Amino acid sequence: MDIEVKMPDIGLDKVEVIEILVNINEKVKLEQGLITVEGDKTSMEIPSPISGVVKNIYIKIGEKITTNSLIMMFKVDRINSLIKKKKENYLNEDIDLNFKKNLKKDVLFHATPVIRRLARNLNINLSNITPTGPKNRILKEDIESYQNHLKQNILEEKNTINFNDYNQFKTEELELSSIQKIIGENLHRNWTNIPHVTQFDEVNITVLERFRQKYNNEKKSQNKISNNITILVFIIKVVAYALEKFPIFNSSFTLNNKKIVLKKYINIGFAVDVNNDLFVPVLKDVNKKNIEQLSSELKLLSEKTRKRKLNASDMTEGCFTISNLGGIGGSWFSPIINAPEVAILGVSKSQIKPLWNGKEFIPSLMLPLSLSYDHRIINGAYAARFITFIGKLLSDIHLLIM
Ligand code: CAO
Repeated sequence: MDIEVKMPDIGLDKVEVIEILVNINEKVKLEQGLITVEGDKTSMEIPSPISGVVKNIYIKIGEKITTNSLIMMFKVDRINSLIKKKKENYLNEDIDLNFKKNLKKDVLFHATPVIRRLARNLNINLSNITPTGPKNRILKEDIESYQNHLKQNILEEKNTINFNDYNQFKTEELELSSIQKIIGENLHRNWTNIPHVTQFDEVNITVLERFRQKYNNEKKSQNKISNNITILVFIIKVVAYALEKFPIFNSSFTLNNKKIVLKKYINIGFAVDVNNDLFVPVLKDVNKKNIEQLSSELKLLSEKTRKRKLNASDMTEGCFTISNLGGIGGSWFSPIINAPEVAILGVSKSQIKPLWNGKEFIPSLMLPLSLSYDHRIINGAYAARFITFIGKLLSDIHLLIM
């Protein structure tokens, strides 16, 4: 049967046809755009009140039309639900389709042809978009924010699905230990409150290592020591010396952060990992002790730590911390300052590397150092001098006695 499609009442006297969106013989779905009309500084897409095939088009682009102007003739096989009710009231086949009564209000949108074309290209239904333009006009930004909203929904959906999958099959929840919780809070506070800078350096410890090996071997052969003196002990001793020469590194902020306190003692903490719990026992008065004393104290404190037998005094009054991961492996890392201290030295595993002496490459044992410091108190040049000084002493340990 043939059905006439007329211009609905859209509340404007006269509008101009600026776009015809369908062709003769085209199959058109219910509410698919038929034409775009413009009037009163806005344009609207006129949707089809019925599904069927376009048999004839009676209007042209540029033509002015009014309510009830005949737009098109449709050929329909069966009356679809939207007009079924209406058909019952009309016995003739020339059905006057007054869209405004039949269509949902939001099918008529205010949007320029450019916006309509954009929406069509993106396969976006304008009825889903909230207009923010003047006179409820849909703007390009509205389409963009709708697209972002869609993307966000898709992402959230994906995350939820993945998380549930993993949760069910691939993960298990573990309680943090009370130490982990405390350490975690401290690390977070220090990381967020202190402006960290990390200075890296690589130090030639070939001579020191030769001396250390020789010393350990001799002592062992005389049965004088049961444990090696490790490279860490030398580093601790050297750092204590450097703290005396660079006193700002041995300071803390006052509580109101307006002054700094220079400490007249040198206590050095060293990080120890015990089954994922991190402890920092403190060696006291390092500058007043020799390498052997420091070595045995370090062993005692390490043992105490591993047995979780440290008391509060073993872990307080530190001035500076050393975190040595070299016994484990890995290369560079950036340590987090242990407030109220103002710096920390990270030590990584030493490695043999070729070092150019001006004539040839010499195999040299290089120790990676990472010095993180509080940039509010320590400037870069001072820090570079500090780490260079440490490097010099570790390269030539004789300087310690000068
Ligand atoms: N490069 C190369 N070798 C290193 C090294 C380095 N940076 N540091 C240590 N070594 C060597 C030692 O000299 C020793 O060699 P010898 O057997 O020839 O003497 C060997 O590695 C084992 O040393 P060690 O680790 O047993 O002893 P240490 O004095 O170096 O360290 C302690 C003691 C308690 C700090 C250490 O055992 C430890 O727990 N390290 C972990 C530190 C840590 O967890 N840090 C975490 C920081 S933040 O999460």
